[in-house]
Amino acid sequence: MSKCLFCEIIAGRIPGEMVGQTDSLVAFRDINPQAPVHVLIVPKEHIESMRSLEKKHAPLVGEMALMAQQLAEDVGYGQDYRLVMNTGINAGQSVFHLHMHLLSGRDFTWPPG
Ligand code: DGP
Repeated sequence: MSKCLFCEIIAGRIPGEMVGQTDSLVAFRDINPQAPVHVLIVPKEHIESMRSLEKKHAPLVGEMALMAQQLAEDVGYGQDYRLVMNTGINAGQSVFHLHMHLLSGRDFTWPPG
């Protein structure tokens, strides 16, 4: 099995600029930021994408949302932010380890590209 980039970052074998951690999650800055704050919230468990989620993962996804809320205050710009979970190649997913993008610090347009 080929190595997962985010599993390598979580294990500390590839550097990542960490901004938060819990028992089940890590958060690190995106290497290619699309906003002044661009953080990835990532489960330590390897789950490929939203498509692989099972009912047992519901609390984990809730924790991801709560971590985003906290990080928006701690490292973001407070109230206004965007959360994104690209799912599948055609939706822009490039790393197949579940993650939530937290973007803040600029105005965002809708619909997204
Ligand atoms: P997505 O395209 O939704 O799968 O998001 C993957 C994100 O991962 C993308 O915004 C760029 C980021 N990324 C890719 N390689 C690295 C890396 O080596 N380190 C960090 N910190 N982020 C990475």
